[in-house]
Amino acid sequence: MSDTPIVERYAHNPILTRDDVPYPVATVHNAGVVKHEGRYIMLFRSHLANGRSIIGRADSEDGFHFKVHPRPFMTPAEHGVFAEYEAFGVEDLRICPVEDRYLLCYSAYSRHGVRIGLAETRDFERVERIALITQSDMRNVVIFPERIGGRYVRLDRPHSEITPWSIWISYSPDLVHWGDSRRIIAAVPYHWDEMKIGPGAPPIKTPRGWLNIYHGVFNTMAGAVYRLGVALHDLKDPSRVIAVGDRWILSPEDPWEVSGYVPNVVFTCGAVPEPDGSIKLYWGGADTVMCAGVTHVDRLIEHCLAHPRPAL
Ligand code: M1P
Repeated sequence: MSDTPIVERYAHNPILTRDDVPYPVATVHNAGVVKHEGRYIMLFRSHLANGRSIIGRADSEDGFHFKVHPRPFMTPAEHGVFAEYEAFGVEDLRICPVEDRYLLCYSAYSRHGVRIGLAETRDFERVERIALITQSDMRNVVIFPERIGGRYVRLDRPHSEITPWSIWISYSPDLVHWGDSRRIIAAVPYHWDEMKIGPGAPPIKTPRGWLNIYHGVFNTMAGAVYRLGVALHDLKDPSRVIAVGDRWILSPEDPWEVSGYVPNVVFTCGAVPEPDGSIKLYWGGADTVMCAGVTHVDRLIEHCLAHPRPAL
């Protein structure tokens, strides 16, 4: 392996912990991040002391120093169908910039299982819930930033012991009704991601294809290890996987990734592509704190192409 890491960790990780939050929370992790009007906006998950989760907001000028807003950004809905399906908490929100607004995809937990809620915002002040866009059990939905072939496109991951834990693709004419679903990337036996995989950050457009930074899980005698990997999808037909990098790009190493609420976890819900081709990558460490690092579009593409493995 080369000496240069694929992802260079920020020197002052973790960038956000529960001590930075002005209301009582047990954790700060698995945040969606986007650059909006020159500022970085982070929507992070926090466990409350009852074990259920809410979403907070933090803002930053440079993508590394974040200040948390005084009140949570999203808590379980109190009325209507969303209340029924969010009663156990809202988790792992992805911010997907799609055309002229931001689509927020989050896991909605209830006694009925886990579904994906879709909300939208243009300014991160007003948020409107649109629909529950999956039945149970589904997690880890990310929506591509533009319509492809006239339809919205998403990646997701069924969350069931019956289905192999794979990455699927689905299409929609209106963001509410989804179909034409296909399994496109599978976990590979005796690999770092052999137990399950799931979409992480919303896809990043590059001239060579869409970059899909995902998480993969390996089960050990000491429990599961969550790492990050990357795949490259065809620009015009993202169901066609050009290459899946055979090696992980990030593995738990720092003390706050190895030990915490859930040990040995790096889990991403957000990455911000910059104009110079660099990418700020954000991940939850051990389901407890938020961390950041920097990688580059070219480095990720090279990683996929240099040592690919079969997608299925
Ligand atoms: O504890 C590690 C992760 O476990 C789940 O991830 P997945 O959906 O891939 O199984 C989620 O609970 C996630 O939030 C958590 O970080």
